[in-house]
Amino acid sequence: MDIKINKTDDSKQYLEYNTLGGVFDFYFLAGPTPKDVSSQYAGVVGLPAMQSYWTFGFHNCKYGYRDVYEVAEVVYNYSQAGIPLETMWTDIDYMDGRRVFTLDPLRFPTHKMRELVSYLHAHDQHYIVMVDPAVSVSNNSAFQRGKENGVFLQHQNGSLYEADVWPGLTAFPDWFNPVTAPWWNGEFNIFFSPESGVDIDGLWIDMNEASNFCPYPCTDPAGYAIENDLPPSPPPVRSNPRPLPGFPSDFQPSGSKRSVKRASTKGKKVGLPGRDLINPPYQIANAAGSLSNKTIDTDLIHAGEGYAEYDTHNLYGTMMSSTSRGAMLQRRPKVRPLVITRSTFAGAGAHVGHWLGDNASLWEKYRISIAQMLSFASIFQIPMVGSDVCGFIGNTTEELCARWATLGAFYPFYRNHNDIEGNPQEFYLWPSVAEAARKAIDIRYRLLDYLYTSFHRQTLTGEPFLQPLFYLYPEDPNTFPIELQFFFGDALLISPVTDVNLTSVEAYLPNDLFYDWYTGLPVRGTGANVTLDNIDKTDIPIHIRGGSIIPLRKTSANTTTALRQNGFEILIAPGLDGKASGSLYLDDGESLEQNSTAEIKFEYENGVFSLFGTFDYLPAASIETVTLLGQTSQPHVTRAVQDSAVEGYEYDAGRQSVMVKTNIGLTGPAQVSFK
Ligand code: MIG
Repeated sequence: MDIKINKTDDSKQYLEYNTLGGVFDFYFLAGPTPKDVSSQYAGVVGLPAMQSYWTFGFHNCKYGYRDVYEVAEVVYNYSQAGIPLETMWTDIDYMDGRRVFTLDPLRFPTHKMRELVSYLHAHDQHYIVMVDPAVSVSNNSAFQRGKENGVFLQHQNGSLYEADVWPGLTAFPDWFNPVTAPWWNGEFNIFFSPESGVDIDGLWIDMNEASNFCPYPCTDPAGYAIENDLPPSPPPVRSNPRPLPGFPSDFQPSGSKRSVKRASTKGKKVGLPGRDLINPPYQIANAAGSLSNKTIDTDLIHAGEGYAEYDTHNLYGTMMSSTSRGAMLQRRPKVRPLVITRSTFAGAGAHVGHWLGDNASLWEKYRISIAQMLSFASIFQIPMVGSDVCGFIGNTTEELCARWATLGAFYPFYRNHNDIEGNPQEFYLWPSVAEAARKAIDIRYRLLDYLYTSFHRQTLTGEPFLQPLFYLYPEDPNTFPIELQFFFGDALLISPVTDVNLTSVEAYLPNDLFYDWYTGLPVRGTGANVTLDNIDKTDIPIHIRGGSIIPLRKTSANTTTALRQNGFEILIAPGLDGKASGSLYLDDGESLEQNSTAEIKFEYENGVFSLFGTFDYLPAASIETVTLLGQTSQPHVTRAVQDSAVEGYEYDAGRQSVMVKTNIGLTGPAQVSFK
């Protein structure tokens, strides 16, 4: 489909759809506000899936880790650098000849992979690997079982459809076929078995557009694999080059010894007769060239109802994602599965999250990541989203990576990922990047319950928690074109430095009251740009919107598990009317069905802070401080309605704030009075 937005010669705006097939359903979303349109869209495509608390921790990945030792070493290095690493990832490198559902026996042997995962789990860390849809046809039991079950796409003459992806000659599961999901589940149960396989905590899906390296018509896919060195040869085998204190002996240098059956009948939903499913008369502006180039052939007919790939191409990736969510769920039926996919379709957010694919390590891509993230999170209802932090293709720079470490801390999905060709870019590799990451993760983790609460709200109502400025200030036309600043939740305005060699940013502040995150001091926005300067490359400007109450953890932690034990600080930022409000959602952090939750509302009005709501989930922590911003003089009296919960207070003239020390258990309503 080509969508054209343009003006006629007499300047009339039009929107034109040029499509090769299919039937349109048009929905008109009446708003009236932009935020309403987002929620209404969720009403059409489905509300996004809630994610587990740990998934909002920091993730590290790279394409090209040569063996399990290198993966372990990265985990170790993060810990030595004091940078919290919540989840380690491994790309296709772990596979034997890049075949899904296999482990390279020399570089990523099963018992060492199991030791690595046990090590991570024992340290409250997590592990994720990649799975691609295409299955190697050679020497692969997953393929044999799939073939016996008839799960793969076939040509119209009934022969197996073969093409080339990483392992060379591959077949492609047909997600329309009802036998495919049970087979896929079975492969997950074997390969990702907690008892004998790689016990992953989340899943990464790639190449599911579906990608195919062999150009159409790909008449000799076996020859193509040979000519193009698929699979590429792996790096030389080595024993662990260095000791990794705390890791099992296996990770220490001295310990290093050791005719296709079709299972479902085909329907006949092939569309109008006589269509050319390969070269239709209208050619869309397809970057890959002809319709079937670099993907699976569009004249393949799917099992089940018998739809043509021509009509369902855009569903391949999203069907793989949903099927994979199902596979993750049947392994661990009680917890929310994290699935991060490259290909998506409308409604994918109800099942999975998304990373924004292969960006480059360029400032331009750092900047555009904001608009891309907002599209997915605020409009498409796929809020678990982020770009490859520090950039994927090419070599990043220290300055770009430092800035990106701070910007990525405000992506819902926060992952450093890098191409096999690129110089390594783990955060600990440069002092300034390490420093930026430590500071940014500290802020992100202190805000993690605020993020979790806001994200949870979107899963219930579709109200986007990440927002362009015009979502919160729709009456202010100056906000319409702004794409380098955004709101993280309703309360925090993020204004990153946007280019090389800069230590300042022109940030738009709407006509409203804000507070500087770092100094606590009020900043009166006037609907104009202000210059924020002296922004060190390890910092990112943050403003609190007046009228907000933010639940924070008093201190950050090395893992999200430890973070959940830390006490809360409630930060009150009164608005122009002197009032403020906020909320806190608490649950066990991972169960699909929650036995008990807490939905707590915060209000500040007439000098009194109150909290009320439902308190069925009891967190490990209590409210240790309540801080009120914007106080030019010490409040006359500070006392609690529940006196026992207040242990004193301090006025800070420099920050114009008063901090009340409290011991408010989150077990029921409470109040603190500031007058
Ligand atoms: O042909 O798995 O977007 O994140 O590192 C490239 C290797 C295949 C593309 C993904 C990228 C991943 C890479 N993959």
